[in-house]
Amino acid sequence: MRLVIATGNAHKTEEIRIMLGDLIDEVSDLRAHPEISPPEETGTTFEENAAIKALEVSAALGPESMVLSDDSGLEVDALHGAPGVYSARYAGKAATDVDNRRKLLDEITRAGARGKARSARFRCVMVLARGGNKLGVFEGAVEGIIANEEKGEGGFGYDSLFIPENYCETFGQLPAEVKNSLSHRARALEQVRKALPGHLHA
Ligand code: ITT
Repeated sequence: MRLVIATGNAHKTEEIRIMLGDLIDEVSDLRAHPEISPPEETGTTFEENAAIKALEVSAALGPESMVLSDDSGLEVDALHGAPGVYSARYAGKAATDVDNRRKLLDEITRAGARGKARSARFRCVMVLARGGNKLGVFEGAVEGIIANEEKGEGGFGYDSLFIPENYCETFGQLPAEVKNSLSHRARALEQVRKALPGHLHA
């Protein structure tokens, strides 16, 4: 079974490949399909953007390909849910992960949030599609708090700032196996795993 992830983010693809490896023979993404231009994320919710990505890419690839999208981000309570769906472009359209993390720490400091007031969660919405048709929507979230400073080199995006509930270290410090056992993406993928076999044999 082959699955195309409707993403240009290699970190997402790698995590999904590891977590679905036993079920799927081949996981690729838009880097293998340069003929498909990255969908414009015009939605205002994770679900809208996940649907845009899955439907556009699966329509372009045709009915032979099973497609999964991932729209995800970080919601910080002291910032009223920001950066949310704008997580990838928080510090601007061409922002790097470093720029985004710096802006996040600046904004939290400005908001005066300390200790438990730094509560946050990662959210992930995935849409499974084939031939431009939506087959399912799957969600996952993980609660945590924002660290006072960056810690750890692992992962990507905001990982070095996010301490998951019941842990003392950030996703950037924890082994990848720990992140992949409890992350927002892992929890959405648990649902995908349950749904996939039915669609494969449909
Ligand atoms: P695609 O749209 O091509 O999939 P993207 O990186 O632009 O790639 P999103 O629009 O879903 O994806 O934005 C997700 C952003 O949220 C991502 O760039 C990170 O900044 C953050 N994010 C999502 N999941 C994360 C994770 O597991 N660890 C750290 N940061 C994460």
